[in-house]
Amino acid sequence: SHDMMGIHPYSGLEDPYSLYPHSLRNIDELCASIVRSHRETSQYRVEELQALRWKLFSREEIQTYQSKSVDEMWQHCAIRLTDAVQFVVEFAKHIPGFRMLSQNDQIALLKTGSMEVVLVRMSRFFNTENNTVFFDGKFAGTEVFKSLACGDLIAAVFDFAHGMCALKLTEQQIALFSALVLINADRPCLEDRGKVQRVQRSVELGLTHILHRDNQESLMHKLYQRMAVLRSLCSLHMEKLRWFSQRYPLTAHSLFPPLYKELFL
Ligand code: CLR
Repeated sequence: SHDMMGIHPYSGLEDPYSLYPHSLRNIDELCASIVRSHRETSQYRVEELQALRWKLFSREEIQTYQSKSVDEMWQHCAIRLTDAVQFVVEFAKHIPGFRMLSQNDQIALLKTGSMEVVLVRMSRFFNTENNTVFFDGKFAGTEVFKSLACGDLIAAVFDFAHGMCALKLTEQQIALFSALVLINADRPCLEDRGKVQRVQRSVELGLTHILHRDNQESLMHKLYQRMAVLRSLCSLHMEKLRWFSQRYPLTAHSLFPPLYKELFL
């Protein structure tokens, strides 16, 4: 390996796009491309979502969701989640360094990280005034998800969104934080942990740089705390998914979107 041959690991030799930033200019460029990628894959702009806040589901519409069967509602949500995950995959592809990782490591990072990024992104789609999330074209409270029969997961996810909103992150901070959630060298099943670690360090540097510039260095600690909560939420999601696919194997195996199955099942 390069390290053993005495070549400095940050020399960026393997990477024509300067994967390991050492100058301020490189860090600025890294941040700019992560922010651009976030903007281009975030589906709705914050102002658009702000303008849609008055759109709430009516009592009748909520009734319709609540009278769906467990497997019907799971399938519906799995499709919505998979749409969101697809945008996260697009986002990942444009994080400098991600595409330089092996196919195996890219998939390993997405398997554990894509759901977490969806939950980070959920805070943009969340209205803390009435605890609702933009889902299926309108804002929905927890009661809309009743027929999933996993109230504890839904409550925890809404709680997390509420806590994220309280941090009042800018779009740039959300972008860098999302990238850091995804590029994590501690994930299981990585082939080249060292390479992931170097990309992770560059993203960390980017986030630190942005927080410093915004005079909000104290956020870093809070963001690391949020990452721990994210991990527990995602294992709860996996637990619920295993429960569901045992009870409704047919729906899980033939009606869930292929990407959802590939990443989570
Ligand atoms: C997250 C941000 C994305 C857009 C988006 C799409 C689907 C939404 C998701 C957001 C938030 C979480 C969500 C999901 C659909 C179902 C899911 C509301 C807004 C809830 C929490 C139910 C999860 C059920 C699983 C256990 C199947 O850019």
